[in-house]
Amino acid sequence: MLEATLSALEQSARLRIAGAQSLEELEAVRVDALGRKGTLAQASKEMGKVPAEERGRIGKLLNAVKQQLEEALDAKKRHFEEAALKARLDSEWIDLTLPAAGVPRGHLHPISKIQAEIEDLFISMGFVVLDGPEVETEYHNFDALNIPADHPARDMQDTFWVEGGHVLRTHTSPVQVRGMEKLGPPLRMIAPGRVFRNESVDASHDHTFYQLEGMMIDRDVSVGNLTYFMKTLLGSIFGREVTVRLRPGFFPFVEPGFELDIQCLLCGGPGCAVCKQSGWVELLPCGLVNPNVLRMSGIDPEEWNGFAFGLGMTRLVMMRYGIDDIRQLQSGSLRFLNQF
Ligand code: FA5
Repeated sequence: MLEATLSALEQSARLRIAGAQSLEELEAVRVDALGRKGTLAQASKEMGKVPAEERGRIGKLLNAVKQQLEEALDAKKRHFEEAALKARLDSEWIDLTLPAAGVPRGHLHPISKIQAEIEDLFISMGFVVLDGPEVETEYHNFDALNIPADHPARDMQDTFWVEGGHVLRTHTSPVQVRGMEKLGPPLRMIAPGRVFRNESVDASHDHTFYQLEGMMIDRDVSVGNLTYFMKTLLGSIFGREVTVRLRPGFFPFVEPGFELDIQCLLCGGPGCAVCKQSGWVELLPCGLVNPNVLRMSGIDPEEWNGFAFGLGMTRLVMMRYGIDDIRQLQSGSLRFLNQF
């Protein structure tokens, strides 16, 4: 009698185990069959009614049913756990050979790019790159460049004066003086940097802009040497012939002095806001170093001479990239900068 009950009980539990769809359903089967108040526990209460000679056999049968159901439950449980693990691994699988998702990267400002190109070019021709302070002494910015206090040339550049008689340097030319003082002749140097002028801003004038100074001091330096370096510089930056004109220019620290203008690459000549309708852009004033300047920095002008130039680097960048308003360059606008 009990034997038949056990067999029916086992069969029904096995069917439910096979049909279970989740760990929760499986647990319910386990509680119903093997729990303290489950069907197997109920059946074992019937053991007392089993004749004594049958008890051993039926007892073993009861244990065997219990053990087999436990094994079936464990097997099904493992099946669920393995399926869950596989699903998790499938969903988390990543292909390590795929390239990483793009991280947005910044890039150099167009002025920094051109500056680096010019530095490389001049370094390849034996020049050193020098740096100087942006807050400069009046002596280095003016006096040592042959511009004494009462000289009208001081008015050529509108100056920001700083307390204590210092100035925000109006040009990179004071670095010439520092180069001569520190290194002496022979000297081949360039000095890129930020300069400041107290003047009104328009499409081609900013109050803060970049220049790049150049100076060569040696024996027998000529205007021919100067024009060679100017041509090499422009050829390398523009990678093609650009139309230039050389005209006399006055700067107290050079004699003779020149203005090298470039034909406006924004309008191509007829005139625009950048070239002030003239078709030409002032870019590269230059000349042979005034003997007074050499003398003031302790260099004997009887033995040494040289050339110097002061490239308007911000304007060069405008010409190179076709930028029609200087104010864009320091606007910090990413819409503008992302184009380069
Ligand atoms: C000078 O500053 C001289 N120190 C250059 C020099 C050096 C001459 C060595 C001779 C020998 P100038 O004031 O012209 O020169 O300025 C040089 C260049 O800077 C100009 O040709 C122009 O390209 C640029 N520049 C001048 N003012 C501005 C401005 N407000 N905004 C942008 N660029 C300017």
